[in-house]
This record gives sequence, structure tokens and C-alpha cells, in this order.
Amino acid sequence: MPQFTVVSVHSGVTVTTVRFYSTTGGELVEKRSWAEPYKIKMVELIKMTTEEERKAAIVEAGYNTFLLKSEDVYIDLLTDSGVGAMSDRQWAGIMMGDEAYAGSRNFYHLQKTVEDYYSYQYTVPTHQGRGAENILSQLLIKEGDCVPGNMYFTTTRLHQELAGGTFVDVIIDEAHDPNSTHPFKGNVDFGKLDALLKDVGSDRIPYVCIATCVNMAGGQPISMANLRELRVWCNQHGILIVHDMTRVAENAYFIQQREAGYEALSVQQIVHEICGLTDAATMSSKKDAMVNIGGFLAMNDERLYERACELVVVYEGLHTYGGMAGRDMEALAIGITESVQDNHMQARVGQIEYLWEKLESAGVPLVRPCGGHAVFLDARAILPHLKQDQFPAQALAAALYVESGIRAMERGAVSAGRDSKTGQNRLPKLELVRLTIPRRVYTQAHMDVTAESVVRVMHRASEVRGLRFTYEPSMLRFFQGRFEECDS
Ligand code: PM9
Repeated sequence: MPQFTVVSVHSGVTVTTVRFYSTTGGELVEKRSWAEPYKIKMVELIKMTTEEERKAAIVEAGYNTFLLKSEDVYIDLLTDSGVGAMSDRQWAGIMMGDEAYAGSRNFYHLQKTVEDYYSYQYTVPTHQGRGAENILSQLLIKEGDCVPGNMYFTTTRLHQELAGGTFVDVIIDEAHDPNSTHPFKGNVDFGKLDALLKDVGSDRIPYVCIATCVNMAGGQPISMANLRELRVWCNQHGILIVHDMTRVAENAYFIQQREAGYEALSVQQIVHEICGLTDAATMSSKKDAMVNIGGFLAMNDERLYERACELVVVYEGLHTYGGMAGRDMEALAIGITESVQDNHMQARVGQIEYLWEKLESAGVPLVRPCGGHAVFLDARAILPHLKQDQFPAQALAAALYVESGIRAMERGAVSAGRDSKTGQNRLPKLELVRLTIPRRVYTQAHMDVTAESVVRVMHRASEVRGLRFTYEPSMLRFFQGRFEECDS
């Protein structure tokens, strides 16, 4: 898109703006430069390895980026989970830890923060998100139940299955199409939901599982209008809504940016409204809330809370710490307040948009539109010579590492695993490599290097060979599976 830069002075401050004509209406659009709302107080050194060293490292890791040693990684875009930079306030909170076995003041601070910001009355801390998923699934799912959701997530679906349930995908079709530019690809398709209801009846649907900013769809948001409609549908049929609120603040930001009527509301207000439309929530605090470890289960129903308290002592710890240290609960409470600030979210998603736009303008096939926590490469389009059972996304992530030392993650057939009933490989429509951006960690220069590295791999795409398993774990195989290159 042709664009030009204008430098002007406003109230004594020099402002650089980029102007371009929109492709839709032809009107002049002005894009102001922005900067991160923080400054850097401490740095961690990273090192670059040689291509020879990286080739040896990826073979040693069985072509699985989860099995690389982090010291062999240059820019780590494996995940945004537990890898964000905490603020000085959060670190100060760590020093305020009350490590009492029972009734830590940090727990009460966390509980009050969850209620104030997310509206849920009761909080049960857990060591991380999957701890909350385990308890919730055991509490609500019985053998033979169906759990509809706006696309699966690996650990969430596994806990549903372990509790005797079957996950049913009710997300709109656009979510499975990397090229669809639907602004709310996280939306629920009520046709699919009605069909499931007709098929199994409401007694066999304990809840609808709604993720905000759907991870496996490319970090794509659900709209408030769709969520409101779901609330009405669930009320009509006596079905609960359970919210996977791992990336709720990013979803709220997209609602503010894309949904009519929300442009004047703050991210904080929108987050509160989203949560208020749901009955209970599981949270991996390692993402939005920028702590290295932690999660919780939250709800409004007192009886459900009592039952959760009974289970949390079995799997996690007493209900006032649930697997977390007091200091970590304090850092989490502070992280929640920081995560919903508009300027934080503009910079957070702004950095992902920066990388997305660079790759898009270089012609790299991507999931559209830009998501909230990562840029997703369309591995099938980049490596058209590989069949899906040769795991193109796994192979592309390995090739990117060898090229540049950048660590990404496969989100395709390997992650999808095998069908729990038939044992057959699931072959999802989305075969993606996720370049996940940790919060407040990397600079735009790291994004520039990342974009250049992806383009270089794309130019050598025909050399990338498919992979086959040499070791396949029976569950969540993407974490620890090992591979070798196929002969052709
Ligand atoms: N997500 C991620 O990198 C961490 C490891 S799984 C590859 O995206 C959602 C939407 C998540 C999530 C973790 C969990 C589980 C639940 N829901 O990792 O147990 O993205 O804290 O949370 C990861 P925990």
C-alpha cells in the first residue's frame, strides 16, 4: 500500500505519522507512531548460535522445538505462556508474599481483584490453567456428555475427554479458513449449537466452553453481540457458559477496535462486561496477567465453589493457595490490573500487528486478520509439496529454527493428536506455525529479524522435508513427540 510519512509538531512535541489511502474507500487514513508504555530496567542476554550448531540441536531435539534447550534459542516465540516480563510493581509484590499455609493475605487480594476486574465472586487458585480445567471438568462433566466450544484447545479438550465428555466444535466456519478476514472468527455458530441440542438434548450438554481470543484459530476474538446471543440461548436451555479467559483482555481490545458501540469503552470495562455474561471461568494467568506461573477457577455459584474447594485440596493445595505461593498470587493480582490498561493493550497487540504487517506485505501466507497473541503462518500454503501427514507445520517450525535460531510452535496435525475413539490422526484444516509474542519482552528490532528470517525460509521452502514420528506420546503428543525427516 503506498504510504507517506509526515512530521509535524503538536504542543512542542514532534509527531511522525504515516498516511495512506485506504484500499476500500480511497479516503486518507492517518496512522500515528506509538511506543511501548514502559522503559527497560533490566535485560537478559541472549546469544546467537551457528547454523551448524542449530542443525545438531534440532536433530538432538527430534525436530520438536519444545525439546530444544532454551540457551540454544535466539528469539523465543514458542509461547506467550509464563514468559512475559513482570513490572517493577509485580516484583515488589513478590516481596510482599505472605507464605502462610492458610488464609494468606495475598489470596484475599487476588480474590478481590478477580471480583473487581472480572466480576466472578469466588476464586479457587490453581498452579496453572490446566489445573483449573481438571477440576472444572470433573465437577461438571459426566460420562457421555458433549461439550460444545468455539474450537478446541489441547489441554482443555483432553480434560473434557478424561472426564468422560466429547468436545464438539461449534465455531463459525470462517475460523477454519486462514484467508477469511471475518473480524470475529471466535464467534459461535448457532446452527451448529442447535443441531447438537437437537441431537443429544440439553441434559447431555453441561456447559458451552467459550474461549476469548481463540488460540487455535489464530488468536481470533468473539464479539460481544455473539456472546450476548449465546447468553440468551443458554438461559433458554438451562446450560452454563464456562469462559476460558486466558486471553480475555486481548479479546476486549479487539471488541473496542472492531465492534460498533464499544469504541468509547475502556478495555477494563469491556473485560468486565464479557466476564459478566458467563457463569464460571478457567484462567491460565501466565498469559494476559503476565505472571510466570499460576491460574485459577472462578465462578458465581456458591455450591459449585464449595465443590471446587473439595477437589482443589486433592489436586492442587488448600483453597486459599491452590498450588500457588503467596508471592505469586500477589504478582498475579497486580498483573491483572496492568493487563487491562488501554495503553498496555495497544502496545501489546500493536507489536503483533507490526510483525503481521511486515510478513503480509512480504507475501507470506498468514492467518487473517491479525490475532491477539501471535502471528500464525499457513504452513500448508508455504510448503505445498508436503502432505498433511508429513506434518508441514512441524517441519516449518524446525526449518525456521535452523535458519535463524527463532523458536516457534506447531499448531496443526501434531497438536490435534488422534481421535480418542477411533485412534485416527485428526487432520485439522488449519496447519499453522505460531510465532507467539511474549508480553513486554522483545523490541520491534526482534520483530524485524523475525520477519526477515521467515521470508528467508519461505524462499527455501522447496528444500524443507516432511517428518514422521519416531516417538509418539499417547496424550498431548506435541509436547514430547520426536521426529525424523522423511526420505522424500
Ligand atoms: N496455552 C500456549 O502456549 C501453553 C502450553 S499449551 C501449548 O498457548 C488456553 C486457551 C491456553 C492454555 C495454554 C491453557 C492451559 C488453557 N487455555 O498452560 O496450563 O492457551 O497454564 O493453560 C499455552 P496452562
